[in-house]
Amino acid sequence: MSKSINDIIVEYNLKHGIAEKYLKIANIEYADFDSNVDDHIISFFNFQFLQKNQQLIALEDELNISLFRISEKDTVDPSKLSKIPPKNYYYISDDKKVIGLNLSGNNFDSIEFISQFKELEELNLNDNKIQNLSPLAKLTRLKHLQLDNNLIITLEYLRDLKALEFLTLSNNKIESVNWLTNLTKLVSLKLNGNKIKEFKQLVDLPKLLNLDLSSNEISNVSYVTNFEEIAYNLQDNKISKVPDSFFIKKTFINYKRLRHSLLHLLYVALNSSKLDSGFINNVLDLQEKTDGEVLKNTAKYRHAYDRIYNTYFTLIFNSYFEKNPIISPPLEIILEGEHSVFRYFERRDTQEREFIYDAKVTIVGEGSAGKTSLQTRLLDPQNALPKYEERTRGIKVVEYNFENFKAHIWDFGGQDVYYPVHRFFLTSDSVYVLVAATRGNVHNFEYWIPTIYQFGGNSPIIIVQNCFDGITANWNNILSIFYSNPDYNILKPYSQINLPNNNEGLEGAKNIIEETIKKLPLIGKEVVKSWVKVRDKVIEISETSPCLSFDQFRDLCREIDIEYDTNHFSDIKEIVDIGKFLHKLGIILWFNDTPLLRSYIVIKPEWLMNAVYFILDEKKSEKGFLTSVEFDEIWNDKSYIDKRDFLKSILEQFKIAFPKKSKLGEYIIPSKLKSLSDSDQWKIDINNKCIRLEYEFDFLPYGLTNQVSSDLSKYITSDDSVWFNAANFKKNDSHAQIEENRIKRMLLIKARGNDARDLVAMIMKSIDDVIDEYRGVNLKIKVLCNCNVCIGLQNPMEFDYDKIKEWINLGKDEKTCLESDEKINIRNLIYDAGFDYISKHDMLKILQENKTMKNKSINISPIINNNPQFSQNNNINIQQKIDIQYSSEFEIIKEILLDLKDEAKDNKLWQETLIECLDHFNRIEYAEDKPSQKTSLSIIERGFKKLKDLKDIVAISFLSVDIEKKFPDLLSHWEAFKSIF
Ligand SMILES: Nc1nc2c(ncn2[C@@H]2O[C@H](COP(=O)(O)OP(=O)(O)OP(=O)(O)O)[C@@H](O)[C@H]2O)c(=O)[nH]1
Ligand SMILES: [Mg+2]
Repeated sequence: MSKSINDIIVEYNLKHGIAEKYLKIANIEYADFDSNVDDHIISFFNFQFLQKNQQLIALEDELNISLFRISEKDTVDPSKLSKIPPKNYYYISDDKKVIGLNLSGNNFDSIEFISQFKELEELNLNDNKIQNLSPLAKLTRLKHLQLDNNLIITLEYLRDLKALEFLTLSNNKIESVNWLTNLTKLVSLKLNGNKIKEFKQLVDLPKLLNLDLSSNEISNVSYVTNFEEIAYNLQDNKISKVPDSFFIKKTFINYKRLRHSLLHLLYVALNSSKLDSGFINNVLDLQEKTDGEVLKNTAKYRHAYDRIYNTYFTLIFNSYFEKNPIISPPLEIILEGEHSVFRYFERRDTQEREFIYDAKVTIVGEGSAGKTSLQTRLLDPQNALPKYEERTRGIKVVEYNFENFKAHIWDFGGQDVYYPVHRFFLTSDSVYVLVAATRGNVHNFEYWIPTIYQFGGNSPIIIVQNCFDGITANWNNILSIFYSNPDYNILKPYSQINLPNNNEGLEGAKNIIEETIKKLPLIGKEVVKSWVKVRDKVIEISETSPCLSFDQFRDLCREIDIEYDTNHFSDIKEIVDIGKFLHKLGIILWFNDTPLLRSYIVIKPEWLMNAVYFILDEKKSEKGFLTSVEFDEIWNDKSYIDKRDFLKSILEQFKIAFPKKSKLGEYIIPSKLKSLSDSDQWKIDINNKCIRLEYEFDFLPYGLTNQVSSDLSKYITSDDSVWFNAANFKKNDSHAQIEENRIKRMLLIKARGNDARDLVAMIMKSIDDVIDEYRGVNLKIKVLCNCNVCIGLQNPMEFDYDKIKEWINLGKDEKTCLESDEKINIRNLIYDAGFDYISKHDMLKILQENKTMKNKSINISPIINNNPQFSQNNNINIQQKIDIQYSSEFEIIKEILLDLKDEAKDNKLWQETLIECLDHFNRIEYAEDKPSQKTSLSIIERGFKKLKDLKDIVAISFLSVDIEKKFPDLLSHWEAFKSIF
């Protein structure tokens, strides 16, 4: 079936950005746009009906290209839709002059031909190989000029193009912007991806609204004072100091205006059930006119408003400065929000400052690799090496001073019983020293390097080969696969040491470690003096009181005020600020985000780590559980006595242990249990049909099953149905077994019973939650066939879950099982296995059912962001700045849902639905770094499905969400979303 051109235009608009009038065509009633219009669309609209003139035909011949033309009566085959926008096209004025040309993507290196088109107002030469711009020098009518992705070095020939309003020069080789100073009509200028160091000359361009300088070599921006007038994009440069002028309110108010729609939505959502639509509209109007004041001044929503505003604050900060080595104000402080920054200014302006030269060095590696030997000789080359029996228990932290730096060396015990806790104590912003011995060649790089990356992020890794008894080994081959992975920040080459042989290699290793410390981002951070005093005090008393209650910590800060006759810590927020800061520096541990743990501050981190370690390497734990008396025996140091409950909460929170069902006060430690025995393993039984799912990992997080067992401990069938690598769960009369296979990096889920599906869904969610804490885990899910033949097979037909989704979207319902030749209903197969996948057809149905529901709309508008955004009437929006991560939008939706939940106190069912809905949205956030993760789309779908039950939600907006990039699949649902309007 052919679509009319109008349909296609509408569709295209919906797909690629929205302009109000186009939406009107589609009869869309509710739309909200700080519009974001693809320039191709505009061109397409203006010029689609025109005929080519001679000059253009000649140009086509000369360049061997074809220019786009379409007439009003044309119908277009939908399958050709992807060809829109056309590659090359033109515009002609009423008097038949060529005023617009798009010649992008032709690999032109010379553009001599262009000088004949003197009337040109718009020209797109993106994606060519142009270096010489001299043919443009006389095209003084040009208003729009695009030259992205070429080889331009100098802008000299643009200097007289004074009519230019929109100029894009992304990804060239430009170093100087001097030539642009005369272009006083410029409204939007893109210079990202060049080699610019300075742009003083541009800040005073009188009409400029958008200036994109991301990915250049800018380090100083102190001369910029008009952040509120121009939407700068300075991401990915070398800026270390954000000028104070950035933080003035006005900068953020612009943003607020743009975001008013979300505030509207919040307001509307909260009031929808009680107010009539006329009233809502009035409120919205008012809201807009007063910059959000209405909402802000409604006491009830004040808190939500503040939270949203703070979210915006960090978002807009990121939209200007993300990916810069910011140290002033400290990034930690900026990300806490506006008030935190102002408190910082206050402190900075009234107090003396000092620099912090604290660094963290983490030594890791297998047991007996020589970690402690290296540590001790770093401190003093004359120190004796540890005796063989002196294995490090838990962790030892020593201070290592050189020049004016103070490094805290964390020497970890390497035995594998300690693996489960690495995820809590390996942190980012540390130097990692990975020691591996040649003896026995037990380096276990496959574990250590990805693990360091997962928790230490981009922290540098120094590999030290301990040449036991002088034996050296060539590890270049083994390491090459890690070297070539850009995620891993491994310094090359690895060092070699042979300490018993006159400290051979020690000096070299020491140098590398010191040089790396000096380059750590936290080094040299400026803080106020009172904070340094708190740090010193904390270190001083940490030996005697390693763990303080929050109140004690507060008193400690206030004592400093008294001692120096100052008043820095009277506000509790100041104390929270410094608590968070010291935690980030690794000087204290404060789990401020977890309500159960918040009331204690551990000022000596190894105190807590050792408490946890002692549990893991204690003989008594080997039976897999500990009694309350045993806990007391292990934690018998006087510093532990009154903190045992807190420590047990930590064990639970960290998913290391969980309380027994049968005995009060006893805890199971799944990582210490035996492996699943053959007799306890569920057998495949043809008479006892079960759901089977298989997770396949590229990297299996250590102790995944143990963590899932702890997480779902209340569903564990009985205290003896949990093992080191497996667990049995029960819900009502349904049962499930999970079993992990380390060697094959797999996890198998089996379930049977009426609620089997729910049970599996719960397990999958828990797995997702655990994995979310690790960086970059890729997995595949296989759904095992449940046909009459396969249910009896150990190795049945396997269906890839992602593939099934693809098939369903193509409208297929069935696939043939290769074992039985039976037709399998793939929808039922995955539904039974606990998935909630909704195909686009189903989605359409759901949404259509809701179409009649009053006041309800879902509006998703993906943005294509590579083009300058100018709309038909040439109003530039600062919208360009808002390449917001969708999580922030969800954050706001969550606010709405949370609020609704509170209001729904009396209606249990509704409240439960809301909680579930919230949960779906909660999980979307985590998927952010992992677009490949299978969950994102299906979670969104589940979220929507739930939303449909919530009659009081009237509008959910994903405006500004770069959905297309984040969720490529979502567009396949476009029809469905569109139809709701
Ligand atoms: N023969 C020989 N022994 C060494 C060498 N380097 C270290 N050792 C000894 O090997 C043993 C283990 O070294 P450690 O430094 O304690 O190892 P570790 O990595 O700290 O071990 P854990 O604390 O158990 O994780 C100690 O007895 C060291 O004295 C070496 O080059 N040759
Ligand atoms: Mg050691």
